Amino acid sequence: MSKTRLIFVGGFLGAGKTTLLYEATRIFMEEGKRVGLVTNDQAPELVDSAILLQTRAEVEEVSGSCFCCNYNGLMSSLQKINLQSGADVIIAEPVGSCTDLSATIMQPFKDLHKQDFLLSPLTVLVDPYRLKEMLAGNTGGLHPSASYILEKQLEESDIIVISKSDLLQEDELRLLIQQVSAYFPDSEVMALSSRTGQGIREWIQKVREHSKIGSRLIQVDYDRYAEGEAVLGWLNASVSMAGNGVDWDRQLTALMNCLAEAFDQENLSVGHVKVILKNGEQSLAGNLTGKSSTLLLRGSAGISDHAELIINARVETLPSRLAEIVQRSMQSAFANSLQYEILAWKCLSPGYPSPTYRYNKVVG
Ligand SMILES: Nc1nc2c(ncn2[C@@H]2O[C@H](COP(=O)(O)OP(=O)(O)OP(=O)(O)O)[C@@H](O)[C@H]2O)c(=O)[nH]1
Ligand SMILES: [Mg+2]
Repeated sequence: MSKTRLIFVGGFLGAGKTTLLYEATRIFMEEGKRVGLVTNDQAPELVDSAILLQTRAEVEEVSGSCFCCNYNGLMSSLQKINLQSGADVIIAEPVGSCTDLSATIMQPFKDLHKQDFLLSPLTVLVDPYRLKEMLAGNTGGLHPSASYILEKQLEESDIIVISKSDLLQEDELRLLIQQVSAYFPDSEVMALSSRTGQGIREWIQKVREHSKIGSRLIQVDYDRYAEGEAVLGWLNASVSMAGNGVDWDRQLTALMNCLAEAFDQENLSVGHVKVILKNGEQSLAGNLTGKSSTLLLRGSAGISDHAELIINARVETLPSRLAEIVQRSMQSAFANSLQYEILAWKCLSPGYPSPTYRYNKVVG
């Protein structure tokens, strides 16, 4: 039996990882491949899992800590997918605030699991605007230690992928690729757009053929890394909603506008606020990756009497403050038009990273 190809797609919060997993899964499935996907988060109730389940691929979740701090949880998810569907390809998305994956995931994997899996190069996605800020020596509104995480993610990558290339002019993109290649000379650099599809097949080709796999280790200051994660308030919630003939698209738009306005008004830096509202088979997803101008809504949840909402918010503030803002926004967006019940509510800031393994040598 041939080995399962395993592809890790890292990168900062909101870089476009899940959207790429979704589109790449479609391409692999068109080729007749069986695909498995692994999502990861500090807490359960994941928007990413709900989105990726729509691909009909096998989806497993490692929630409660990042892959590096729960290596065994990652392994059980991979083994479960292989037992259930015998996947040809598994794509795994680590938490967006996670770094040092070469030492904590890639090396142990090469050392311990090469007989079962064909490990692909470590791909790190980066949003072009965040990247421009970093190259200009700015933090783009992020806390300096959160910005440090973003830089470390790029530094350890085998392949840097500038995401959302549709947002840039061709010459702008060419220049950016040149600048990044000069800044991170050991990584292969390319760009793609999951929105237009441009570059996705080229990326798949690269992960199949590129020979550098977890090719280098980097110095990571864990105190700074921990601070970069700890400045983020993290909220995962699921909410059941009911009313009479509710226009769900209108309700979710109202909620996202309230949230975006509140974060802007309080000048809070948004890592990623993502929501999905499901009405049976219909769904509407909302994303905020910075100021209110980044608000995007995709899909439609139609009109009905019941729906389910999942909210995942990562914002630079205290978890208690984030919880207050989300609660107040739900009140003001929903109070006059529907009843809602909170089914799950987890609010935290990530703890000090403590990896299961941390190799100090590159495994050949
Ligand atoms: N214009 C454009 N937007 C994109 C593209 N890919 C993703 N996005 C948008 O970027 C936002 C974040 O995308 P995700 O795929 O959820 O990002 P992520 O890296 O998985 O985020 P986290 O899981 O929170 O770390 C969403 O609003 C997407 O629609 C793209 O190719 N072009
Ligand atoms: Mg994601």
